[in-house]
Amino acid sequence: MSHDWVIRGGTVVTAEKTFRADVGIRGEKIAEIGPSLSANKVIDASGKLVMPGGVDSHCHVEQLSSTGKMCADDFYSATVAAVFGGTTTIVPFAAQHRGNSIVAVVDDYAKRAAEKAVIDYGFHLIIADPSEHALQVELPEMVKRGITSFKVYMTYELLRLSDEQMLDVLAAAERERALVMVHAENHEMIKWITKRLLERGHGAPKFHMSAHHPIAEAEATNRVVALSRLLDVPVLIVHVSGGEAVQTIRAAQTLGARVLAETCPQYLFLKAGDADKPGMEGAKWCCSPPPRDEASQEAVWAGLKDGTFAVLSSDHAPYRFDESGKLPKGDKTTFKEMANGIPGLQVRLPLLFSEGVGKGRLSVNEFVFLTSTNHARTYGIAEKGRIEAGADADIAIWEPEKRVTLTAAMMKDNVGYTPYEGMTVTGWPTTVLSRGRLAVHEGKLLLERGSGKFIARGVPAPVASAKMREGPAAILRKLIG
Ligand code: DUC
Ligand code: ZN
Ligand code: ZN
Repeated sequence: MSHDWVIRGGTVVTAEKTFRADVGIRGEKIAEIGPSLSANKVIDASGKLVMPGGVDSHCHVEQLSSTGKMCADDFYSATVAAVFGGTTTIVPFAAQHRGNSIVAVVDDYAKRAAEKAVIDYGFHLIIADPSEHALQVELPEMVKRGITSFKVYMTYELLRLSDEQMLDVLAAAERERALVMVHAENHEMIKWITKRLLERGHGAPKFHMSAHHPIAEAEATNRVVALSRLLDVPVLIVHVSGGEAVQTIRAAQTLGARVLAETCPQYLFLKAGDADKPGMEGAKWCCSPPPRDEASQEAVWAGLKDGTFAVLSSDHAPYRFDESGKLPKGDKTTFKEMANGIPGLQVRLPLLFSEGVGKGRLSVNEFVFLTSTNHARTYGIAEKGRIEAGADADIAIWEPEKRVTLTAAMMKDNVGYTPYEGMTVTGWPTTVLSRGRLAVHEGKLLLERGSGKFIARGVPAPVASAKMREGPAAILRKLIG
């Protein structure tokens, strides 16, 4: 039977195996995988790798921060940047701020994304105000709409939840069969250090790294593990940066705790010392948690290899090097006042492919698992992240030997700089398909603004695999239901 497209002669890579085959696409779906397929339109993939398009389950797009700063990327520029780097699905956040109705927030994000996104997307919620109404009325409504994960913060004055509120959110998530994502940093420690740094005139960007101390991350990581174990409810700790946090998570997993973890390229390829630059330049390396030291980089690599980490996301948090983001008070801005975050949607996959697969730290199948397949599974996206008959035809065709030097000029986002400026990577996804549509080819975007679709997600795998074990959480349940 003839297909609409055949990707011919490539090496197909999935999370499990690597094999030579053609991939036949009909409409939006992968229809057949096998030898000598025919179609009207053929993409020659000889010498190339045919992988599932990336799924980036942590990025910030057109999001208003708690202090009123708007991200530099809208749903158009962010999704264009993503697809040029081989990512075909994103799951950014719809951010509730205190006093906001969750339904109104989600409606607003949904409208903006539908007008602009070029690839498919879902949403996580950020819950900053877990009122009775939010948890009892609005969350169930959101889960019905396919928003099945919520992020909560343990730091930031206007976002952070108390431990009691975190337990409320965990209990609500269990009831609704949703997954809780946690930003784990100890707020009081960061606040205490920040105050003293600023009193001593240490406001330069590099002091951000000292304020967001690795022990603040380690303490909060321990605490969230305990909260999750108390109720036996799964959590996914996002953007893990420090070696001690990695150890804590691994130890919790060994004990049987339902604690998953995510890390990001900045914790593999950047270091705290990168922010030690003249003037305000170091702001381009400031994100939270910040990049750490070489020992932490090694711990994160080890955690990717041994399964401590479920996913590698970008945490693309785009802020320009001007008054709209990094420099609200120009060169008088202190690290406390600048927006936290760095861009990474376009470079996430090439960086990990080059330095992970290319340097023998990860297999190419582990790469696919960590950047695509396990994001879809973890967040309940049944149709993405796989090269299999019946899955969406979201495919990235890689030239494994292509060398590319990363520069701000080649980035499709609206940030204006990249913290990876000048780094040369080997391997790039030069042809990308999104739901059977040729998306990027020969350096050109072939997708229409607004043609991406909202993905209503199902039950996240860590939640679906729930089973009540005997132990302290089970005993507590018998008492409080
Ligand atoms: N947390 C994120 O997830 N992204 C950017 C900054 C932050 O604190
Ligand atoms: Zn965060
Ligand atoms: Zn983030």
